[in-house]
Amino acid sequence: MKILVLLLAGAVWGQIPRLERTVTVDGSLAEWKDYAFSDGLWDLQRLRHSPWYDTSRNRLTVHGTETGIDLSARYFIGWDDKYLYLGAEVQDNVNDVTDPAHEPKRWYFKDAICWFIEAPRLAAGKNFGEGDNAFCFVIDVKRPDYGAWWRHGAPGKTYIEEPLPKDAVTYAIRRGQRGDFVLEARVAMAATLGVSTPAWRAPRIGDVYGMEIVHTDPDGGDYGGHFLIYGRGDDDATWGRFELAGPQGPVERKPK
Ligand SMILES: [Ca+2]
Ligand SMILES: [Ca+2]
Ligand SMILES: [Ca+2]
Repeated sequence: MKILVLLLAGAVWGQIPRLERTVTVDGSLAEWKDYAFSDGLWDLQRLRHSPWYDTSRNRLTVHGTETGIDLSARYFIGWDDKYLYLGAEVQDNVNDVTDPAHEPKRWYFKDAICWFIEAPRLAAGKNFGEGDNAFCFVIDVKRPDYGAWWRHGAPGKTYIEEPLPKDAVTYAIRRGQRGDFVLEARVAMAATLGVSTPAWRAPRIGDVYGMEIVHTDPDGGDYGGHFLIYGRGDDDATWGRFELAGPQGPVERKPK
């Protein structure tokens, strides 16, 4: 398994297109999702056949009689000179943002999506520290102070936990009838990635970032239900390598 992880660590998993469109952060991804990186629908069946699948980490909680899809999602990411654009379209059967032992940093005990980003991606792996960032969004339409969270490292520091600075983030959540929702977010890179490490520079085509997505779905249960995608946890050596690329157009549909 160690060799497999090392091999995976060397490969580029995807190319994140530069967005040349104006994004309005309003809870609809319509204006940019066709121009962003997305590799389709994720659910537990697909995760089960991914190289980073681990039954102790990737699992959902069973709550007796459930109807509907427990969790499936498409994730979208793009970039421009200043921002990372993060989006998700999600089917979830229960919206769950209450946590009996609430602390602001406990996004992982609520419905939340968290993009773990290492920028730049370094050859040497380490546990969560300098250059590592997690941008976490609790799926609470009230958008409390802890609703957009920033776990990050800094030179000589690990696991700094704080809200994303208000002037560095804009996000919107559009809830559906059940637990389903759309999340749309824009995060300023210099105020986040640039604080996490002096090795970060303004983004250019060809830069390589590490990325993992953690999507938590406790649905009223205890800590537990979640997807880990492109990585195996807090060790950034396991995160997928993504290259900042030039713009892409929508998938072409040819006339008959
Ligand atoms: Ca929008
Ligand atoms: Ca669910
Ligand atoms: Ca849920």
